[in-house]
Amino acid sequence: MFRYMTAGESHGPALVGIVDGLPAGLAIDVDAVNRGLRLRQGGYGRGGRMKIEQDEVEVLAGVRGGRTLGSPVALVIRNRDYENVRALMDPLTGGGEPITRPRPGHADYAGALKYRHRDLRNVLERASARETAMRVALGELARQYLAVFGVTVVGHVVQIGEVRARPLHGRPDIDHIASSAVRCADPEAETKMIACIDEARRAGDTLGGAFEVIVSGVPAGIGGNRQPCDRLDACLAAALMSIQTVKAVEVGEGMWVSEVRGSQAHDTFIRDAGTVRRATNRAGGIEGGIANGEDIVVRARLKPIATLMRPLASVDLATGGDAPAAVVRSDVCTVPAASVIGEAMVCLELARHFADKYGGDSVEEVREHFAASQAGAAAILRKD
Ligand code: EPS
Repeated sequence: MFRYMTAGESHGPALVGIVDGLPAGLAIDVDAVNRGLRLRQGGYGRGGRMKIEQDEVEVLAGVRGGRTLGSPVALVIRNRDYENVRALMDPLTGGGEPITRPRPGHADYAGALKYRHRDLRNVLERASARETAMRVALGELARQYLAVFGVTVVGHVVQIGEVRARPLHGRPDIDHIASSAVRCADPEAETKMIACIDEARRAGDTLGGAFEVIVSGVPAGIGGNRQPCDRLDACLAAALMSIQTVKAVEVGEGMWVSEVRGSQAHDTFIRDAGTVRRATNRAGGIEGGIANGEDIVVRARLKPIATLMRPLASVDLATGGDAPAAVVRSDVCTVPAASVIGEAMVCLELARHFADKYGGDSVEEVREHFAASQAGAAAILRKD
Protein backbone atom coordinates (compact mmCIF):
# COMPACT_ATOMS: atom_id res chain seq x y z
CA MET A 1 0.00 0.00 0.00
CA PHE A 2 1.33 3.45 -0.97
CA ARG A 3 0.16 6.29 1.27
CA TYR A 4 1.34 9.64 2.50
CA MET A 5 0.51 12.33 5.01
CA THR A 6 1.64 15.89 5.67
CA ALA A 7 1.54 18.23 8.68
CA GLY A 8 2.55 21.83 9.23
CA GLU A 9 1.21 25.36 9.50
CA SER A 10 2.07 28.08 6.98
CA HIS A 11 4.06 30.12 9.52
CA GLY A 12 4.88 27.30 11.95
CA PRO A 13 8.40 25.92 12.41
CA ALA A 14 8.26 23.43 9.50
CA LEU A 15 6.29 21.28 7.09
CA VAL A 16 6.56 17.55 7.66
CA GLY A 17 5.74 14.67 5.32
CA ILE A 18 5.79 10.90 5.45
CA VAL A 19 5.45 8.55 2.50
CA ASP A 20 5.00 4.86 3.21
CA GLY A 21 5.09 2.12 0.58
CA LEU A 22 8.09 3.02 -1.58
CA PRO A 23 10.00 -0.19 -2.36
CA ALA A 24 13.53 -0.74 -0.98
CA GLY A 25 16.45 0.09 -3.27
CA LEU A 26 14.94 3.10 -5.06
CA ALA A 27 17.64 5.71 -5.79
CA ILE A 28 16.52 9.04 -4.31
CA ASP A 29 17.57 12.26 -6.06
CA VAL A 30 17.27 15.04 -3.46
CA ASP A 31 18.47 17.67 -5.95
CA ALA A 32 15.50 16.83 -8.17
CA VAL A 33 13.17 17.23 -5.17
CA ASN A 34 14.68 20.66 -4.48
CA ARG A 35 14.33 21.63 -8.16
CA GLY A 36 10.63 20.81 -7.90
CA LEU A 37 10.37 22.95 -4.77
CA ARG A 38 12.03 25.89 -6.55
CA LEU A 39 9.63 25.60 -9.48
CA ARG A 40 6.66 25.68 -7.10
CA GLN A 41 8.01 28.83 -5.45
CA GLY A 42 8.34 30.61 -8.76
CA GLY A 43 5.88 31.84 -11.36
CA TYR A 44 4.88 35.42 -12.13
CA GLY A 45 2.28 36.73 -9.68
CA ARG A 46 3.79 35.53 -6.41
CA GLY A 47 3.85 37.83 -3.37
CA GLY A 48 6.41 38.83 -0.73
CA ARG A 49 6.55 35.50 1.11
CA MET A 50 8.50 33.80 -1.66
CA LYS A 51 11.33 36.30 -1.17
CA ILE A 52 11.68 34.98 2.38
CA GLU A 53 11.42 31.23 1.76
CA GLN A 54 14.04 29.13 -0.02
CA ASP A 55 12.47 25.72 0.23
CA GLU A 56 14.83 22.80 0.67
CA VAL A 57 14.04 19.34 1.86
CA GLU A 58 15.81 17.45 4.61
CA VAL A 59 15.49 13.65 4.63
CA LEU A 60 14.90 12.37 8.17
CA ALA A 61 14.12 8.68 7.70
CA GLY A 62 13.74 5.79 5.30
CA VAL A 63 16.78 6.50 3.11
CA ARG A 64 20.40 5.38 3.56
CA GLY A 65 23.28 6.02 1.18
CA GLY A 66 20.87 7.58 -1.32
CA ARG A 67 18.54 4.56 -1.56
CA THR A 68 15.23 3.81 0.11
CA LEU A 69 15.23 1.17 2.84
CA GLY A 70 11.62 0.04 2.37
CA SER A 71 10.68 1.81 5.63
CA PRO A 72 8.59 5.02 5.68
CA VAL A 73 10.42 8.03 4.23
CA ALA A 74 10.14 11.18 6.35
CA LEU A 75 10.89 14.68 5.06
CA VAL A 76 10.98 18.15 6.57
CA ILE A 77 10.97 21.63 4.99
CA ARG A 78 11.68 24.47 7.42
CA ASN A 79 9.64 27.70 7.19
CA ARG A 80 12.10 30.59 7.24
CA ASP A 81 9.31 33.06 8.00
CA TYR A 82 8.74 31.30 11.34
CA GLU A 83 11.69 33.22 12.81
CA ASN A 84 9.84 36.50 12.00
CA VAL A 85 6.57 35.43 13.64
CA ARG A 86 7.66 33.23 16.56
CA ALA A 87 5.60 35.26 19.02
CA LEU A 88 2.48 34.45 16.98
CA MET A 89 3.25 30.87 16.03
CA ASP A 90 5.41 29.19 18.69
CA PRO A 91 3.67 25.83 19.24
CA LEU A 92 3.74 26.28 23.05
CA THR A 93 3.69 30.03 23.69
CA GLY A 94 2.33 31.54 20.43
CA GLY A 95 -0.58 34.01 20.51
CA GLY A 96 -1.55 37.58 19.61
CA GLU A 97 -4.35 39.74 18.26
CA PRO A 98 -7.04 37.46 16.79
CA ILE A 99 -8.08 37.72 13.12
CA THR A 100 -11.88 37.95 13.13
CA ARG A 101 -13.02 39.12 9.66
CA PRO A 102 -13.35 36.09 7.33
CA ARG A 103 -12.35 36.39 3.65
CA PRO A 104 -15.11 35.39 1.19
CA GLY A 105 -13.80 32.39 -0.78
CA HIS A 106 -11.42 31.27 1.99
CA ALA A 107 -11.70 28.48 4.59
CA ASP A 108 -11.74 31.16 7.35
CA TYR A 109 -15.48 31.17 8.06
CA ALA A 110 -16.35 27.49 7.56
CA GLY A 111 -13.23 26.45 9.51
CA ALA A 112 -14.03 28.77 12.42
CA LEU A 113 -17.47 27.16 12.79
CA LYS A 114 -16.11 23.66 12.31
CA TYR A 115 -13.34 23.88 14.93
CA ARG A 116 -15.02 26.59 17.05
CA HIS A 117 -12.00 28.86 16.65
CA ARG A 118 -12.42 32.51 17.59
CA ASP A 119 -9.09 33.45 15.98
CA LEU A 120 -9.21 32.79 12.22
CA ARG A 121 -5.42 32.37 12.20
CA ASN A 122 -6.06 28.93 13.71
CA VAL A 123 -7.89 28.02 10.47
CA LEU A 124 -5.90 29.88 7.83
CA GLU A 125 -2.52 28.53 8.92
CA ARG A 126 -3.34 25.00 7.73
CA ALA A 127 -5.72 26.07 4.96
CA SER A 128 -2.85 28.04 3.37
CA ALA A 129 -1.32 26.66 0.19
CA ARG A 130 2.04 26.71 1.98
CA GLU A 131 1.49 23.03 2.80
CA THR A 132 1.67 22.22 -0.89
CA ALA A 133 5.47 22.59 -0.66
CA MET A 134 5.50 19.23 1.12
CA ARG A 135 3.07 17.74 -1.41
CA VAL A 136 5.56 18.71 -4.13
CA ALA A 137 8.45 17.12 -2.22
CA LEU A 138 6.53 13.86 -1.72
CA GLY A 139 5.31 14.07 -5.32
CA GLU A 140 8.91 14.24 -6.54
CA LEU A 141 9.63 10.96 -4.68
CA ALA A 142 6.53 9.47 -6.30
CA ARG A 143 7.83 10.68 -9.68
CA GLN A 144 11.14 8.89 -9.03
CA TYR A 145 9.19 5.70 -8.30
CA LEU A 146 7.12 6.15 -11.49
CA ALA A 147 10.35 6.50 -13.49
CA VAL A 148 10.94 2.78 -12.81
CA PHE A 149 8.00 2.18 -15.18
CA GLY A 150 9.04 4.83 -17.70
CA VAL A 151 6.23 7.22 -16.75
CA THR A 152 6.66 10.98 -17.27
CA VAL A 153 4.39 13.71 -15.91
CA VAL A 154 4.32 17.31 -17.22
CA GLY A 155 2.11 20.20 -16.12
CA HIS A 156 1.65 23.52 -17.90
CA VAL A 157 -0.57 26.58 -17.62
CA VAL A 158 -3.34 26.87 -20.22
CA GLN A 159 -5.22 29.92 -18.93
CA ILE A 160 -4.78 32.90 -16.59
CA GLY A 161 -7.81 35.10 -16.10
CA GLU A 162 -9.40 35.42 -19.54
CA VAL A 163 -6.16 34.74 -21.45
CA ARG A 164 -6.09 31.24 -22.98
CA ALA A 165 -3.06 29.49 -24.46
CA ARG A 166 -3.43 27.99 -27.95
CA PRO A 167 -4.12 24.25 -27.76
CA LEU A 168 -0.97 22.10 -27.87
CA HIS A 169 -0.31 19.84 -30.81
CA GLY A 170 1.49 16.86 -29.35
CA ARG A 171 3.34 16.82 -26.05
CA PRO A 172 4.53 20.03 -24.37
CA ASP A 173 8.17 21.16 -24.55
CA ILE A 174 9.36 20.68 -20.95
CA ASP A 175 12.32 23.09 -21.28
CA HIS A 176 10.12 25.85 -22.67
CA ILE A 177 7.59 25.45 -19.85
CA ALA A 178 10.36 25.49 -17.24
CA SER A 179 11.75 28.75 -18.66
CA SER A 180 8.35 30.46 -19.02
CA ALA A 181 7.51 32.97 -16.24
CA VAL A 182 3.97 31.58 -16.15
CA ARG A 183 4.80 27.95 -17.14
CA CYS A 184 2.90 28.39 -20.42
CA ALA A 185 3.89 26.71 -23.70
CA ASP A 186 2.43 29.52 -25.86
CA PRO A 187 4.77 32.60 -25.89
CA GLU A 188 2.06 34.95 -27.20
CA ALA A 189 -0.35 33.98 -24.45
CA GLU A 190 2.48 34.24 -21.91
CA THR A 191 2.98 37.96 -22.65
CA LYS A 192 -0.75 38.61 -22.29
CA MET A 193 -0.94 36.55 -19.07
CA ILE A 194 1.86 38.62 -17.51
CA ALA A 195 0.08 41.86 -18.47
CA CYS A 196 -3.15 40.50 -17.01
CA ILE A 197 -1.42 39.70 -13.68
CA ASP A 198 0.15 43.20 -13.58
CA GLU A 199 -3.27 44.75 -14.12
CA ALA A 200 -4.87 42.67 -11.35
CA ARG A 201 -2.04 43.59 -8.97
CA ARG A 202 -2.51 47.31 -9.70
CA ALA A 203 -6.25 46.94 -9.00
CA GLY A 204 -5.60 45.22 -5.64
CA ASP A 205 -7.26 42.13 -7.11
CA THR A 206 -6.40 38.46 -7.81
CA LEU A 207 -6.64 36.00 -10.73
CA GLY A 208 -7.39 32.34 -11.28
CA GLY A 209 -6.92 30.22 -14.39
CA ALA A 210 -6.29 26.65 -15.47
CA PHE A 211 -3.48 24.14 -15.87
CA GLU A 212 -3.17 20.82 -17.67
CA VAL A 213 -1.18 17.74 -16.68
CA ILE A 214 -0.13 15.20 -19.32
CA VAL A 215 1.15 11.76 -18.34
CA SER A 216 2.86 9.47 -20.82
CA GLY A 217 3.89 5.86 -20.38
CA VAL A 218 0.97 4.63 -18.28
CA PRO A 219 0.15 1.08 -19.41
CA ALA A 220 -3.45 0.05 -20.01
CA GLY A 221 -4.89 -1.51 -16.88
CA ILE A 222 -3.93 1.03 -14.18
CA GLY A 223 -6.99 2.01 -12.13
CA GLY A 224 -10.12 -0.10 -11.83
CA ASN A 225 -13.88 -0.39 -11.91
CA ARG A 226 -14.69 -2.79 -9.09
CA GLN A 227 -15.67 0.03 -6.73
CA PRO A 228 -16.24 3.77 -7.27
CA CYS A 229 -13.04 4.58 -5.37
CA ASP A 230 -10.92 2.37 -7.68
CA ARG A 231 -11.63 4.53 -10.73
CA LEU A 232 -8.50 6.33 -11.90
CA ASP A 233 -10.38 9.34 -13.29
CA ALA A 234 -12.24 9.75 -9.99
CA CYS A 235 -8.99 9.46 -8.02
CA LEU A 236 -7.15 11.98 -10.19
CA ALA A 237 -10.09 14.38 -10.03
CA ALA A 238 -10.14 14.16 -6.22
CA ALA A 239 -6.36 14.63 -6.04
CA LEU A 240 -6.48 17.76 -8.21
CA MET A 241 -9.59 19.10 -6.47
CA SER A 242 -7.71 18.88 -3.16
CA ILE A 243 -5.37 21.68 -4.32
CA GLN A 244 -6.30 25.05 -2.81
CA THR A 245 -8.50 27.19 -5.13
CA VAL A 246 -9.28 24.38 -7.63
CA LYS A 247 -13.01 24.44 -8.41
CA ALA A 248 -13.32 22.20 -11.51
CA VAL A 249 -11.48 19.25 -13.04
CA GLU A 250 -11.74 17.90 -16.58
CA VAL A 251 -10.46 14.58 -17.96
CA GLY A 252 -9.50 14.67 -21.65
CA GLU A 253 -12.06 16.66 -23.65
CA GLY A 254 -14.62 16.19 -20.88
CA MET A 255 -16.38 19.51 -21.45
CA TRP A 256 -16.45 19.27 -25.24
CA VAL A 257 -17.75 15.68 -25.38
CA SER A 258 -20.71 16.68 -23.25
CA GLU A 259 -21.92 18.82 -26.20
CA VAL A 260 -21.41 16.49 -29.20
CA ARG A 261 -22.81 13.17 -30.41
CA GLY A 262 -21.31 9.79 -29.58
CA SER A 263 -20.10 9.42 -33.16
CA GLN A 264 -17.86 12.47 -32.64
CA ALA A 265 -16.89 11.91 -29.03
CA HIS A 266 -15.14 8.54 -28.88
CA ASP A 267 -11.60 7.48 -29.84
CA THR A 268 -11.73 4.88 -32.61
CA PHE A 269 -9.32 1.92 -32.67
CA ILE A 270 -6.56 1.48 -35.24
CA ARG A 271 -4.47 -1.69 -35.67
CA ASP A 272 -0.80 -0.77 -35.95
CA ALA A 273 2.18 -3.17 -36.24
CA GLY A 274 0.76 -5.92 -34.05
CA THR A 275 -0.66 -3.51 -31.52
CA VAL A 276 -3.73 -1.30 -31.17
CA ARG A 277 -3.84 2.47 -30.86
CA ARG A 278 -6.40 5.28 -31.07
CA ALA A 279 -7.09 7.81 -33.80
CA THR A 280 -7.73 10.51 -31.15
CA ASN A 281 -7.47 10.87 -27.35
CA ARG A 282 -10.64 12.66 -26.28
CA ALA A 283 -11.05 10.30 -23.34
CA GLY A 284 -7.79 11.64 -21.88
CA GLY A 285 -6.35 8.12 -21.60
CA ILE A 286 -9.00 6.73 -19.25
CA GLU A 287 -12.11 4.69 -20.12
CA GLY A 288 -14.36 3.11 -17.52
CA GLY A 289 -12.02 4.24 -14.74
CA ILE A 290 -9.11 2.29 -16.25
CA ALA A 291 -6.07 3.67 -18.11
CA ASN A 292 -6.30 2.67 -21.78
CA GLY A 293 -2.63 3.13 -22.68
CA GLU A 294 -2.95 6.58 -24.28
CA ASP A 295 -1.51 9.71 -22.61
CA ILE A 296 -3.50 10.71 -19.55
CA VAL A 297 -4.67 14.32 -19.86
CA VAL A 298 -6.33 16.16 -16.96
CA ARG A 299 -7.11 19.83 -16.47
CA ALA A 300 -7.88 21.81 -13.31
CA ARG A 301 -9.57 25.23 -13.08
CA LEU A 302 -8.75 27.59 -10.23
CA LYS A 303 -10.76 30.42 -8.74
CA PRO A 304 -8.89 33.67 -7.96
CA ILE A 305 -7.12 33.73 -4.56
CA ALA A 306 -9.43 34.83 -1.71
CA THR A 307 -7.09 37.39 -0.14
CA LEU A 308 -7.71 40.73 -1.87
CA MET A 309 -5.75 43.91 -1.15
CA ARG A 310 -9.06 45.73 -1.77
CA PRO A 311 -11.07 43.52 0.54
CA LEU A 312 -14.62 42.27 -0.08
CA ALA A 313 -17.52 42.81 2.31
CA SER A 314 -17.47 40.59 5.39
CA VAL A 315 -18.59 40.54 9.01
CA ASP A 316 -16.51 40.85 12.15
CA LEU A 317 -17.13 37.64 14.09
CA ALA A 318 -15.92 39.35 17.30
CA THR A 319 -18.50 42.17 17.18
CA GLY A 320 -21.19 40.85 14.79
CA GLY A 321 -20.94 44.09 12.76
CA ASP A 322 -20.29 44.65 9.04
CA ALA A 323 -16.60 45.01 8.21
CA PRO A 324 -14.26 44.53 5.24
CA ALA A 325 -12.50 41.14 5.08
CA ALA A 326 -9.07 40.85 6.68
CA VAL A 327 -6.14 41.88 4.48
CA VAL A 328 -2.96 39.85 4.86
CA ARG A 329 0.12 39.57 2.65
CA SER A 330 -0.65 37.24 -0.28
CA ASP A 331 -0.07 36.39 -3.93
CA VAL A 332 -1.90 37.85 -6.97
CA CYS A 333 -1.90 34.65 -9.04
CA THR A 334 -0.62 31.15 -8.21
CA VAL A 335 -1.73 29.26 -11.32
CA PRO A 336 1.92 28.62 -12.42
CA ALA A 337 2.73 27.20 -8.95
CA ALA A 338 -0.50 25.20 -9.04
CA SER A 339 0.64 23.49 -12.24
CA VAL A 340 3.70 22.19 -10.34
CA ILE A 341 1.49 21.08 -7.45
CA GLY A 342 -0.85 19.43 -9.96
CA GLU A 343 2.05 17.38 -11.32
CA ALA A 344 2.89 16.31 -7.77
CA MET A 345 -0.68 15.26 -6.99
CA VAL A 346 -0.91 13.28 -10.22
CA CYS A 347 2.43 11.58 -9.41
CA LEU A 348 1.26 10.66 -5.90
CA GLU A 349 -2.06 9.29 -7.13
CA LEU A 350 -0.47 7.30 -9.95
CA ALA A 351 2.23 5.93 -7.61
CA ARG A 352 -0.54 4.53 -5.42
CA HIS A 353 -2.18 2.82 -8.38
CA PHE A 354 1.13 1.48 -9.74
CA ALA A 355 1.97 0.13 -6.28
CA ASP A 356 -1.45 -1.56 -6.16
CA LYS A 357 -0.88 -3.29 -9.50
CA TYR A 358 2.87 -3.94 -9.64
CA GLY A 359 3.96 -3.34 -6.02
CA GLY A 360 6.75 -5.26 -4.29
CA ASP A 361 9.09 -4.92 -1.33
CA SER A 362 12.12 -4.08 -3.46
CA VAL A 363 12.64 -2.29 -6.78
CA GLU A 364 13.83 -5.61 -8.26
CA GLU A 365 10.58 -7.29 -7.28
CA VAL A 366 8.55 -4.38 -8.69
CA ARG A 367 10.42 -4.65 -12.01
CA GLU A 368 9.70 -8.41 -12.13
CA HIS A 369 5.98 -7.86 -11.49
CA PHE A 370 5.86 -5.12 -14.13
CA ALA A 371 7.68 -7.17 -16.79
CA ALA A 372 5.42 -10.19 -16.21
CA SER A 373 2.30 -8.04 -16.44
CA GLN A 374 3.50 -6.31 -19.63
CA ALA A 375 4.23 -9.68 -21.26
CA GLY A 376 0.74 -10.93 -20.33
CA ALA A 377 -0.92 -7.84 -21.79
CA ALA A 378 1.10 -8.11 -25.04
CA ALA A 379 -0.07 -11.72 -25.43
CA ILE A 380 -3.72 -10.54 -25.51
CA LEU A 381 -2.99 -8.40 -28.58
CA ARG A 382 -0.66 -10.83 -30.41
CA LYS A 383 -2.38 -12.75 -33.21
CA ASP A 384 0.14 -15.21 -34.62
C1 EPS B 1 -1.13 32.01 1.40
C2 EPS B 1 -0.67 33.30 1.65
C3 EPS B 1 0.73 33.70 1.36
C4 EPS B 1 1.29 32.79 0.28
C5 EPS B 1 1.12 31.37 0.79
C6 EPS B 1 -0.32 31.00 0.74
O1 EPS B 1 1.56 33.50 2.47
P1 EPS B 1 1.84 34.67 3.53
O2 EPS B 1 0.52 34.88 4.21
O3 EPS B 1 2.89 34.15 4.44
O4 EPS B 1 2.29 35.84 2.72
O5 EPS B 1 2.61 33.13 -0.02
O6 EPS B 1 1.84 30.48 0.01
C7 EPS B 1 3.03 30.04 0.50
C8 EPS B 1 3.59 30.48 1.60
C9 EPS B 1 3.64 29.03 -0.35
O7 EPS B 1 4.71 28.51 0.02
O8 EPS B 1 3.05 28.69 -1.39
C10 EPS B 1 -2.50 31.63 1.77
O9 EPS B 1 -3.15 32.37 2.52
O10 EPS B 1 -2.99 30.57 1.32
